[in-house]
Formats: sequence, C-alpha cells, structure tokens
Amino acid sequence: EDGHQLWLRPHVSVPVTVVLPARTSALLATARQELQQGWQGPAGATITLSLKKDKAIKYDGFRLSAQGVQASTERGLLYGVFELLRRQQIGQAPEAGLSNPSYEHRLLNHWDNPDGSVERGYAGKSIFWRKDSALVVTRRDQTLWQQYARANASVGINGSVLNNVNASPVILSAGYLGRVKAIADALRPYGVKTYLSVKFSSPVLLGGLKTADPLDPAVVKWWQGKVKEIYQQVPDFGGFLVKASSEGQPGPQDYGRTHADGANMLADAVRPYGGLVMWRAFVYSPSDKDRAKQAYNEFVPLDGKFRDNVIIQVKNGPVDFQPREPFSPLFGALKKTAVMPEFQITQEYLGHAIDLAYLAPMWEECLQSDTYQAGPGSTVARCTNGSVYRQAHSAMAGVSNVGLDRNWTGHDFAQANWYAFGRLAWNSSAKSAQIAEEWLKLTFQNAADATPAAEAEWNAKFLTPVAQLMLASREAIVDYSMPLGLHHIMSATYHHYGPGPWWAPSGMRADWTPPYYHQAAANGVGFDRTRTGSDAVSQYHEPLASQLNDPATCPDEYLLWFHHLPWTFRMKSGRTLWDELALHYDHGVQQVRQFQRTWDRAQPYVDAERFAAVQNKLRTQSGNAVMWKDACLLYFQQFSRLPIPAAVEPPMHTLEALIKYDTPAPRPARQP
Ligand code: BDP
Repeated sequence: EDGHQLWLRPHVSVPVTVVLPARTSALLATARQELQQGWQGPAGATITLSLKKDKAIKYDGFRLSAQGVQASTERGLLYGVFELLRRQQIGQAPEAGLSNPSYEHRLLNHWDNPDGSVERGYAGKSIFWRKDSALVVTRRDQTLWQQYARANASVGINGSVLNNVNASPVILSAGYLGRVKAIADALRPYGVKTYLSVKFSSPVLLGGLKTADPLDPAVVKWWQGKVKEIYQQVPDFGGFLVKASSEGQPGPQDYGRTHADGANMLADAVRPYGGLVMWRAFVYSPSDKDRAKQAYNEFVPLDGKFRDNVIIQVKNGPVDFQPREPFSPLFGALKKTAVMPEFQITQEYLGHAIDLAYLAPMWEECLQSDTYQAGPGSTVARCTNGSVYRQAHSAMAGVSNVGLDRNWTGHDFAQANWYAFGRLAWNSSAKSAQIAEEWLKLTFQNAADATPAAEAEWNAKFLTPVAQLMLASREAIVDYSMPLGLHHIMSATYHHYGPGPWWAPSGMRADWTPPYYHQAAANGVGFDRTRTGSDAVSQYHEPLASQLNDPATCPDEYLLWFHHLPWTFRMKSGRTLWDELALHYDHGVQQVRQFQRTWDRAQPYVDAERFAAVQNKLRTQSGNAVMWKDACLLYFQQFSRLPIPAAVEPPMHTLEALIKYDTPAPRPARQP
C-alpha cells in the first residue's frame, strides 16, 4: 500500500438502499455514493437521509438513528454518512444520537504558492498550483482535488484556504481566479468551501493604484470590484485570510491605520455575499523586548472595533508553533471580537516529514488550557467556540501538511495529524487517544484482522503499542529538542530542522535568533517573563498569572519559558535544573529508540511498503535526536560548566562538528 487512500481504504461493500430528500444536488449525490460504496451494515438495509429543521442541531450537525441520518444542512447529511461508515468500519455500535460541531468553520490553510512550491511543505509540491501551464486544469488535477475534498469531508473539514498567507497578488488576477473556480467546483460536492489569502497591497501591485490605504475610497472600490469578480466565479466563496503588517508583509499600519481599519474594509467588501475575513494576529516587531507579548498588546486595545464577520486568527502559542508553548493569552483576552485558534499541522518545528509526531496531544493541551477569562473552566476551546462569549462566527484553522507526494503528507503517520485536526475541530473535547485508535484502525486494519480471534491479536500486538507510540511521540520531540519550556532554539537557518542554539550571525534581528529565547549564560538559562522580567505573565488571568510567575508553582513544561534560573536551581524532582535538563534530552533519545523497537515488532501487521517507509524514517529520526541532545547539552555546558550526569548517554558528537554541520549562509530577507 502506498498510503494514497489515507483512512478511506476501500472495502467490499454490502448492498444498501438510500432514500434521499426530494431535491437533487451534487452534495446529496456524494452522500448517496459514499453510502453505496462503503456500507458494511445489514445487507439490503434502507437508509434515509432527511433534511429537517431541528433546534438541537447546530451548524452542520446531524442525528443518527437506525433509520438513517437527519440534519438541517446537506453538509450535515454527508457528515452523518461518514460517521455511520466510520463506526461500521472500526466495529463501533452505530450509536444513535446527536453530533454537533464545536466550530462553525473548520479550515485548512494551505501555504501554497502560485509557482507550485509550498512554504514549510514537506510532502512535495502543491496540489493546487503548478509552475508550468499553471492555469490549465487537467483531469488529474480534478481527480486529486476530489480525493482531497473527500478526505476533508470525511472528518468534517468544510473550508480550504488555497494559497500561502505570504500571499502573491497574482492569485487575484483573472487567470488565477479561473483556476480557483475550477478548484471550488471540485471541492463543492464534498461541502468544502474555498477561501483565499490576500496580500494587503494588491490594489497597488495588481490594480495599479498609488496606495492600499484601507480608508482611501479608490482602494475600497478596488476591493469591492475584486470581490464581485470572485463571487461571479465562485458564488459560495468563503472569504479572505490576511497576514498583514507581519514579517515584512504590507498592511494597514503602512498607512498609519490599525488592524481594525484594514480588516473592516475587507469585511465590508465581502459582507453582501456572506463572506468572512480571518485576520491573523501573528504580528511582532524587532524593536520590542519580548516577542511573546506583542500580539496581545496590539489586539487587546482593538477589542470591539472589528466587524462581526471578522475573526482574529491566533496561533496556539504566543511565539510561533514551537514544540511546546503555553497558550496565547489572546484567547482569554478578547471579549467582543471572535477569536479562532490556528494550529500547524505541517511539522515545521516538529521534525518535518522525517520525525514521527502525532500532534493531537499538543492541540488538546492547548484547547483544554484554562484561560480563566470568565472564571475557572474558561478553556481555550470554550473561549473560541462561542461558549464563553457569544461570537457571530467560530472557526478553527490548521496549516495543512498536504502535498503531491503519493501518500499526501510525506510521512505515513503525518496523515494522522490531518485526520486528528478535523476530528478536534468537530469536537474540541475529543481525546487524542481515541482519535489515534480510530485512525490506526481505519488506516492499517484489514478485513482479515477483523475476525474475533485475529482482532484480539491485532489489538494487542499492533493497536495498543502503536497507539502508545503515537501518544508519546510529541513529548519525545519536546524532550530531545526543547524541554522544560525552552523554545525557538532550532536551527534558525531557513529549514528549521535540527538544533541551532548557537545561531546568531552578526546583523541578524535578535528575535530571529535562538540566544534571544534561551538566554543561556553563566548565571542560568531561560527567558524571564515574570513580573520583574518582561511581565508577559500579566497577560494571563489569575490565578494562572501568579502560578506561572513563581518558579515553585510554574509547571516544569513551561519553566524556562517564564523564568531565567540558575543551572543549580532545585527542581520539583529534587534534581538540579542542569541534571533535569540533561535527563530530558536523554529520555527523548531513548524514547525514539523505543519507538523503533515497537515498530519493528509491528511488522507482521503492516504491509511491506508502509512498514519500510516508517522504519526508515524512524532510523533517521533516531540519529537526529542524538544530534539534538548532543548539540544542546554541549552548547549549554559551556555556560553551566557542570558535568553531564552519569545516567545520561555521553555525547557522540563534538559541538564544533555539529555547528559546522549547520552553517549554510543565512537568508536575511526572509524569516529564518
Ligand atoms: C513561521 C514560518 C513562516 C510563516 C510564518 C507565518 O516560519 O514560514 O510565514 O510562520 O505563520 O513559523 O506567517
């Protein structure tokens, strides 16, 4: 198996009669087709899909019963069908009942460029754009887009942003909009809406205007015209995603205007068509003392100034998709503005398509973090899905890991992250463990494994150990790369893979270099964000702010995020900080070796192709984990001047060799 079928591998189906509502639509046809080709229930059953208004059904939710699926939207019917089939497939009783999505909009963000490259993509080129004959739509394109849309629909994803947040203005040119229409036409039968990222200066770069000032009438008119043109091509177009006044991207601040001025101008342009604007809060400037504080500082004063079809899109952590960050304090700060979480499915900082990292535990950790915004229980999930404050719209976005690779995501296990993102956006209280098991069954279990005796063996020898591997995988990466709250110490040369705590070429902006974040010195390590430091802790509500502010109560996971502490600081375990750090690095390495053994033992239960692919990747990861451990311990040891504890495997590399290994010329024009 080459992984192309994802978690939707075909099985022999059983005949079923499908009764549809009395209207025809592409989406209903899809629902029927899925039922007919995937039905594993009683032979000859009749399944009725019915559209009814029902107050208990929210958005695209559905009700399952023995008779079929009931929903108030066609999408809801399709999602109900996929749920029914999933349950049959994994041998779960077809539980009757209601299922509502936590978020109204569940979106993938593709960082795909019009030339076919993918920013932070590790699974080949773009499935949407191509350098040569970019605008010719082939049969192959259409098939691929349909398969992609189907995979999304099967986990409830209902929107795709087709291009990079570092947006090229050409995406809005007539030629490209023609291709956008073709993509939208392929995604629509699966209920996936199309969105675009836009460059704020498009009126200048594409429209030839002298300014992109959001308050300039000519600019307003240009956007209105462009929006009209888009909706002529794509009548159900979803709206815009905007990265503005961020990392060198143009924005309203270039004209002395605020983020609200910029977002509202675009929101007014799409409002007549029901469109949305997702405005990113990923902003920071080099002059500030603490990058982690900036998004909050910029957006909190604007609370209440945004139109209700604007959603502020906030990365899960305050810095940048690191292996572990505390949640962004913005989730608990805005009361009158809709806020949505943005997660990174593509593994920019978690090992690309080399390392095995199941990311659901990281997202669950964020979603379940308590902001205390309206007292205890104000989790990030509840602050963003409209439970704490009513917001006109709710959404969750994931930066996609999909590319042209045959298995879509480069690493076979990275498919689980696409799957898990959809499942968590549907149900923000879903459990990572359950999602992992579902995914493993759908992705690896064969009909032959499903007889009672074979299934017991399959569960014991494959499902349980491999699910455990998945659940431990993200923590292992944290351990061998950035334990105890360390962050942004990866190789900061362009690729962001591997260690680089030393990286700080002269002239480079400090907030793009690891030493800015780890602050290692003879007197200790870590970024002081306490009340006597940068005071980032005060962006959190009590009692969390005080808990984080005190090293005695700050959870170990976030210790060096919030504190600069002596190497000999006494940890909760009784060990010194230095020893604890070394043990974490070592544990990460040991974990990956354990993963290798687990996977080797799983061989009898996996097809040869996927077995070998994953085995090879684990081998590479294992070697790279040792590099992380050696690099960081040897680098930090220059400051701590303490011995590496005896329980830790001695370094096998020298620091000099590791630094040399990672010194290509920096690319100063881009974010490293
Ligand atoms: C950073 C990535 C960069 C993205 C940026 C963003 O390195 O490629 O453009 O995030 O989210 O993590 O805008």
